[in-house]
Amino acid sequence: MGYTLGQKLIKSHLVSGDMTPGSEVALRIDQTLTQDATGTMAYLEFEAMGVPRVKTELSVAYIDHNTLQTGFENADDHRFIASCAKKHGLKFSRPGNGICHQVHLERFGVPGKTLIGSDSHTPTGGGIGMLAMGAGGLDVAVAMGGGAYYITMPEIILVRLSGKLRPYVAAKDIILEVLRILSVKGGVGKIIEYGGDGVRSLSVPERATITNMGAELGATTSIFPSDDVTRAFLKAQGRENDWVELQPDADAQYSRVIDIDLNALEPLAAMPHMPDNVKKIADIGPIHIDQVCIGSCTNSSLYDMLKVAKILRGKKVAPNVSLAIAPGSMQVLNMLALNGALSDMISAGARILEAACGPCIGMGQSPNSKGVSLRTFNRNFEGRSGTADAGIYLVSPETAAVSAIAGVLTDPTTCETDLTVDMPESFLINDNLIELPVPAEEMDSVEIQYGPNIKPFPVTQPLAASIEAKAVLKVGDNITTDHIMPAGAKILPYRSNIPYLSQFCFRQCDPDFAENCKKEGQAIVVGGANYGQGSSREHAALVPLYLGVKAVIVKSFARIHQANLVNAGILPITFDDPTDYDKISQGDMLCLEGIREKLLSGSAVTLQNRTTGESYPVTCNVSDRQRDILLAGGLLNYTKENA
Ligand code: MIC
Ligand code: SF4
Repeated sequence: MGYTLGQKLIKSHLVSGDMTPGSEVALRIDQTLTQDATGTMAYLEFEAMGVPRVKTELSVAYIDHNTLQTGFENADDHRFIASCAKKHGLKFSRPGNGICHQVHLERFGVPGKTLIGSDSHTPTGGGIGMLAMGAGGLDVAVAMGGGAYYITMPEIILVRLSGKLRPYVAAKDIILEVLRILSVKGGVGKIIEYGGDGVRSLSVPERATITNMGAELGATTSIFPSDDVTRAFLKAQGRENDWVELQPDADAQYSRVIDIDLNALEPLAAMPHMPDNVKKIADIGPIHIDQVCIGSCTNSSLYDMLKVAKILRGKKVAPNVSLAIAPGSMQVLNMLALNGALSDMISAGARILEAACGPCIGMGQSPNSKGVSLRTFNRNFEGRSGTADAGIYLVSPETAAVSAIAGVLTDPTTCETDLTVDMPESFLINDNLIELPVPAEEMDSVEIQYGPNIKPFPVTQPLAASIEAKAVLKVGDNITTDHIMPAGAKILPYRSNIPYLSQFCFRQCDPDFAENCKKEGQAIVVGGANYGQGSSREHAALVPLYLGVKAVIVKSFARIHQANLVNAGILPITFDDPTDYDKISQGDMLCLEGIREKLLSGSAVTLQNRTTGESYPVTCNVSDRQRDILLAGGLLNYTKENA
């Protein structure tokens, strides 16, 4: 039997394990990336591991999230990361150079290589045939130190594309259609591969939009083949030598095939407050809008921006709309400036932002209260924009630009402007903002520069014999890491200060959560299905760890968050019978009697409810390696013990 693309890349990087879906495999990692909001923690962890130099083929540290610099904290973090990069042999992408995923695709990604990044949208690299995955900072630190990255061997779903998109229907509409079909939990434990004759008609930026937003399916990653289109893109980036062809075997087997006819696709939007709440724009109708934001790692390529500029040329943004545009990289912004497209945007009334994540992570541009904002981003979770009662709709750049002029949500296929955009034969290459590590002989003398806001990693302890604690919080399905550990301009500057961050933990669900945890000393959190979906931020595990959370008991977990809990030494536990969830109330006293011994011996685990007298069968569904990490009290302890 032949292999799919994902299986080929896993096989060529397999360190150990068996490639049967559901078993744990260890992968050799060729490249890593970090961004600043997760990077400070990752480098503190790397420092704690005591490895002098990164051992990957390439590791890049990007600054793209925390660029507002409303106080000294962000700038101190940038300086800290820059010094770590110099000392440990990484490339450093300075603020202003762009969003990590966009820049990595342009300058560093290589088909056929593995990449892990401390950001959930790292699968953007799948657009050029990389096996690219999001991971917690500690997993990235381990990979930088030459360690393997562990995943559960995924099943493979094929999305077979046929035909060609009609004008004004976009790659964003393809991934929104996949989200409509599969939902935000439909990709958990799966790799989504794209194939069929429709692939040929999609440019690299369009493919990258699709693989980027595969994160919203909960997928391990998404991959496109590497073909002539990929080659032309790399050639235009001056990197043709990095190209290799990658195709699945003709007799590859998939666990499911989803067919999408591109000709029949219509413009779509994900309505508030979930990326899978997808409807046709024509069915939603011309709702009033207050804001339009174009950019983010999903839709900030030159290709997207040139289309937007064509739509805006000679027009004016509607009086009721604030239009913000953040190009994805210095390369994109520079090329827009050189060819006049930037001028078309400015003349139409767009507010041009720096090449960074910006409004996508609530760093500015929060909508007005009860505002409706159309965004080309990937997440519309409640409150993520910084305005608790705003309604965010995720749309394509075409829909965003056409609607910004109309002042209401508008189906862009009604537009007549010719939107043909050709990919340039050569991109403007200027790596001025990428700092190289210092020469090897100078590395040891580089001093790491800490600022006063950079606090140490929280202390973890080996797993106790038994756990008895209150269900301090009970939450429902699809809880995101934005619920657990919110981001945004007011909180993000404290990503390297876990004690300070802790007061914001779960604030949206229960403003007293942190206080209650402190009162109790230790705590258990109870949740529904797909708990911890969304970002890769390990802060959603480190902060609960700091607050004394010992176990999280839910119907099911999102992949990266489950791994982050294990790495922090918090027990991830699932109900054997999901209806037992209904029998627990917030405030019940729960007990995992003899849990250490049971994990060691592999015997069945029971959760006792001391308040009601009931007990429920539960499972700590972890690999043997993860069990040992939990026993040791987290991955740092485990790594030190096994060094
Ligand atoms: C996000 O889009 O939620 C983020 C901010 O990029 C996160 C990383 C973080 O929280 O720093 C992600 O997607 O992993
Ligand atoms: Fe940045 Fe938004 Fe992309 Fe996260 S999703 S990396 S915040 S642009």
